[in-house]
Amino acid sequence: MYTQALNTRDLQPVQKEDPERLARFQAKIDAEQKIEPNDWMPEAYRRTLIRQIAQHAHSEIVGMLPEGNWITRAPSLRRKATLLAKVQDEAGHGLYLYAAAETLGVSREELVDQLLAGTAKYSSIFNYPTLTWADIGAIGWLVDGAAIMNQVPLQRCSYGPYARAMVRICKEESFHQRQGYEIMLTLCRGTLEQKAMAQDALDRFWWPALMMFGPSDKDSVHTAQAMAWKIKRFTNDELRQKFVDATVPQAHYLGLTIPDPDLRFNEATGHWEFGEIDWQEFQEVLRGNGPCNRQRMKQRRQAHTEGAWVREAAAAYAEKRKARAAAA
Ligand code: FAQ
Repeated sequence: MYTQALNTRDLQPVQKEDPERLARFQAKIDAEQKIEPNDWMPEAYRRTLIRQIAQHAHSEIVGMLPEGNWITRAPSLRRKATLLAKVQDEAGHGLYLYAAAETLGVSREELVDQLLAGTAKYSSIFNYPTLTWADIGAIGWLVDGAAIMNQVPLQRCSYGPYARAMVRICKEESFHQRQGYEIMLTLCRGTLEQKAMAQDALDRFWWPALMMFGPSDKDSVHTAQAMAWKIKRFTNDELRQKFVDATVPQAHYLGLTIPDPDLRFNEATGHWEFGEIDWQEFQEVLRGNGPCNRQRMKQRRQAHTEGAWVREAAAAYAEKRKARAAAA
């Protein structure tokens, strides 16, 4: 039904809404009341949410791949059990988010089809490889850390089902961040070689983690409207700055160096100033030309094909239960 809604370039023109209705809707948002699935909402609001929630859900699902890569090679049973649980949590997040998107009138199947067809976006960060065990630490620390920074405000999103899905997701992401940081701490307190691995992981993941927050405010097409609708509570640059301010001292505690020669603390503002992000690299990753885009999509498609029997079995079971209930 809303299959055209995921990419800005594909959006069909939205019909003009009744101004009075629109004003009542905005007043409700301004009064911090939640919008629920059965409430009236402008078509553009619905489409924006489907786009953002779907991209978010896809990110959680594709995000399982870089870490899943290390489950069989985790250095101990404890590390393996923790990583396995974390990757399963990400699958759960994807499912809550697809369910939240479904309340807006789009089916999970449609959204998954768009991901597999390559017409939907997912977070750029998951197109980078996990080359060493330290990358698992860096992902938990930096990627989950960035995700939390972005997602805590989403708990106050104006759309009820998305806001509520975020509550549990944020709790789990906080645990993920801690486990990642603890991996980094263990490596940094280990041998020189282990510390060098941790530094190398930070070197490779730092800039892509900053890109997770999206284009700079001057280039962000959706932020202004999303803020007015209280879907987003902070701009991309505001969240990126909060992340840098929180993370730099954590890196110092580990004894690691942030790979940015322009990084400096501004006493007057109380913020860490950082260098220019390579936006060309960001755009290339979005265009499908990151180091692992093709590999990620290939793996997702393969997993989907190989999982067909599970979906068929679940559907057959549901049919059988329905028939039994009807006969009773
Ligand atoms: N990667 O105008 P804006 C996680 C796109 S979850 C790819 O600024 P908006 C958990 C954007 O979609 C990580 N595309 O857009 C985990 C738009 O494209 P469109 C995901 C990006 O929506 C941890 C265009 O650029 N989190 O990590 C990216 O206002 C560890 C213009 O951008 C969420 O999705 C990017 N980095 O702001 C899992 C949180 N940035 O649709 C496993 C919810 C921007 O016009 C392991 N999402 N784009 O074709 C959001 O907060 C927002 O959607 C933003 C983008 C901030 C991502």
